[in-house]
Amino acid sequence: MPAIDNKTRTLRFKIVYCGTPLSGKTTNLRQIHAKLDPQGRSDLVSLSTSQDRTLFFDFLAVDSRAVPGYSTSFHLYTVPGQVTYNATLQLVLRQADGVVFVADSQMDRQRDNLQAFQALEANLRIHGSGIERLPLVLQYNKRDLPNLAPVEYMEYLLNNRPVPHLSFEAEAYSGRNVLATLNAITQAVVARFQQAQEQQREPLRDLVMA
Ligand SMILES: Nc1nc2c(ncn2[C@@H]2O[C@H](COP(=O)(O)OP(=O)(O)O)[C@@H](O)[C@H]2O)c(=O)[nH]1
Ligand SMILES: [Mg+2]
Repeated sequence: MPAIDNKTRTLRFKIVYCGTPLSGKTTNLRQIHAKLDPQGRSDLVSLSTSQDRTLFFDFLAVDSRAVPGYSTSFHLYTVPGQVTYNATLQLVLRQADGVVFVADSQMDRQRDNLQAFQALEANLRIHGSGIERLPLVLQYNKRDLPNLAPVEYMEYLLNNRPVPHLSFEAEAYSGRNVLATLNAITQAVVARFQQAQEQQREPLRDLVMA
């Protein structure tokens, strides 16, 4: 559920970028931050732990018609990827409305991708929001490098399920498909919220009884 600010009539959705260390999460956020209109976004904030940083910022959606009467904003987070940092991961994942899993496409990083993905699944289970229910988009990053794992292999490794998640090949360093990934997750998150609203709407009761 997004945070709702009734004073400013704003819905704020939380999106977390996860993945193995050095897969390109921070690069995604920096690219997005640099591309957005400074008027609609906050500063990039960095919280340091002893070994890695949690980064976050939020921004107002360009198209604010997603939910009638409300403007929509998104809070983007990255997390440190180390398995030893599970406590931080859990904290950041709390009340996430959607997740982008950034995978490193280099062949020798596939085991790390899988480990990070399994850690994510385990953490989401703790939150009671199974990975099946939370909107999730996969990004196969660093496609510009040599020694790449084929996309089919990465799909098999990370996205082998009856209804696969959307996935994007990307080069976060140059910006390729960074905004496409972001658009996909923001759309999925808003669609999920709209669905939940529809389900909650009570059917009209008969007003007149014979
Ligand atoms: N060649 C290449 N390098 C990338 C790409 N994306 C990120 N990097 C580099 O990978 C390293 C780790 O990126 P970073 O965003 O800090 O990873 P994080 O640990 O997931 O936050 C940095 O040196 C980035 O410049 C990419 O698409 N291609
Ligand atoms: Mg980082």
